[in-house]
Amino acid sequence: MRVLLINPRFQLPIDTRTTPHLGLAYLAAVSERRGDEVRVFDMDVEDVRLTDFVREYQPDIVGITSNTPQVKQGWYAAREIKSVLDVTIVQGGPHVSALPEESASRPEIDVVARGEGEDTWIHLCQVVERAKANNPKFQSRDLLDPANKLLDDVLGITYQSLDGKIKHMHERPAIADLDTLPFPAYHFFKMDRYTSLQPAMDAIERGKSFSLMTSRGCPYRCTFCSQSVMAEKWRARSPESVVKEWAHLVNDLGAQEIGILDDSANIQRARLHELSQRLIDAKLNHVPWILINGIRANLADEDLLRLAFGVETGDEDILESIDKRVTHDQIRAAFKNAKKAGLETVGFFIIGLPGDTEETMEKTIRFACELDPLVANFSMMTPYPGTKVWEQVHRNGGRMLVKDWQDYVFFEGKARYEMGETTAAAQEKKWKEAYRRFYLRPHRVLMTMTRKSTWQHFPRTLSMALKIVLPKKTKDDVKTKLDEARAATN
Ligand code: B12
Ligand code: SF4
Repeated sequence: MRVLLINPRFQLPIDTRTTPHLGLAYLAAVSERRGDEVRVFDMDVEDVRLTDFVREYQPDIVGITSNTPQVKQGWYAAREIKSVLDVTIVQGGPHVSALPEESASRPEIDVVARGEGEDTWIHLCQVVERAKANNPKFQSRDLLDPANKLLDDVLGITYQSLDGKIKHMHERPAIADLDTLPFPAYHFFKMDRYTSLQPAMDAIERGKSFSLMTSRGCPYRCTFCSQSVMAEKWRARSPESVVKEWAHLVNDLGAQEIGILDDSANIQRARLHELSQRLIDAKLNHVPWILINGIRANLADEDLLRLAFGVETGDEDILESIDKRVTHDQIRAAFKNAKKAGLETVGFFIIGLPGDTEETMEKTIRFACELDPLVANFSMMTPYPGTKVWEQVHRNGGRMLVKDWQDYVFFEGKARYEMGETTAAAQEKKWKEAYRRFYLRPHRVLMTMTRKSTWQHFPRTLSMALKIVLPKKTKDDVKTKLDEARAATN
């Protein structure tokens, strides 16, 4: 079977990292293990037209991934493909897992795969392969014909059958033993076209960074978090398997930086300790690694210290209301421990959580200044479909201010919703204040000016600073200068 996996085009309104899609790398790996011919088409880095590629490759099945801001581009890609080839198109990923009917009822999408995708994808490939073998004139719509019963036992999918009914099949159980999965197949990606995970790596010529997941799932259910894909049950890979993949990334693929993408990496501290020790024993600890999503502050002890913590809010009542199950004192202790161990810290804060008022957002800003991490990241609360906040907004008379899925991004200073006292004006005012007040304190300015990385990545630093500090008109005026600076460094 010829398999095609697509990451639809999507660029954030701010400059960001472009990394190979780990979910697709796993799907590519299980397809390869099945004996399929595989291509990955990442629309963020490709320079050929999708339609030309499809005409030439003639895939038997196409898989498209989609998070919320990408979903429309996913549909667009599917329409383009269908315009040149009749082929089965499956859409998966966080957005369609939260709102499967929306995509399933679109004519360009044949099947929606919900949740963790490897087993469902392989099952669908088997179904299509068998159907094609049995019927040389097979068309993608035959899959959706209730009379053919082709999809009757495929768990974890949603589709619209030809009689117009939406079929929502039962959940597929989470993969019990993650060690059974092959390593992500990066050889299907044009690796030289991606940026590194962290700006710090940009300074290294041909710097190579890779992502890795040591566990899947998260037993917590923070109200703002979109947990539509991975099961609540937390499952960990064995340290042996992780170290083996780590060694492969470092020794075979030349990784110079590894980003751990686990939602809850430090659920079992003993396991992380063991993993760290094994990395040292295997002489793999010279490659810097980061926990992209941070760790839970209530699970950070003094020996086990990383970089980033999800703090979210400076108001105790709101902290409780978001089900984070962590206290301010635990957060303070985590930062203190991390600093004591000489680690650089990152704090994630959310502006505009339900119930936030100017007063509580002020507390968040003050708490950020008190903790004083090296990097403070303030994001605008964006209620994603499938989250509890999304339900609250829709049930409690809130109002979404973004109408287009493409605008569901949270690094811009525009409020995404308002509800009660959490007005758009208050959120936007406090978001702007947060960055200014955090970064423009005299000791921070001095620190920024004396850090080597500030000057190594000057255009990027400047671009970020402009977004934070200056009004739009001024930003437009300096944009040209910024582009010149960027061109000069390339
Ligand atoms: C790393 C990461 C990033 C990276 C890289 C994104 C990327 N290309 O993967 C960066 C930093 C760029 C990023 C940015 C954003 N991210 Co992000 N990110 C993640 C993170 C932490 C890990 C993603 C990952 O690799 N997961 C592991 C793999 C194995 O899972 P997966 O990709 O979901 O794929 C599995 C299934 O979804 C499914 N599947 C996926 N696609 C398909 C397709 C088919 C055909 C099938 C059958 C199955 C299938 O099978 C896969 C294997 O099991 C997730 C959280 C998480 N736990 O997933 C958030 C997450 C995906 N991000 C999220 C968000 C909101 C964003 C931003 C919009 C944030 C913003 N700045 O505004 C941007 C969007 C940027 C963009 N260009 O699209 C949300 C998405 C919510 C939603 N409803 O869409 C998540 C779920 C975080 C959360 N818990 O809320 N992100
Ligand atoms: S924010 Fe982190 S801890 Fe909370 S539910 Fe999401 S992944 Fe789990």
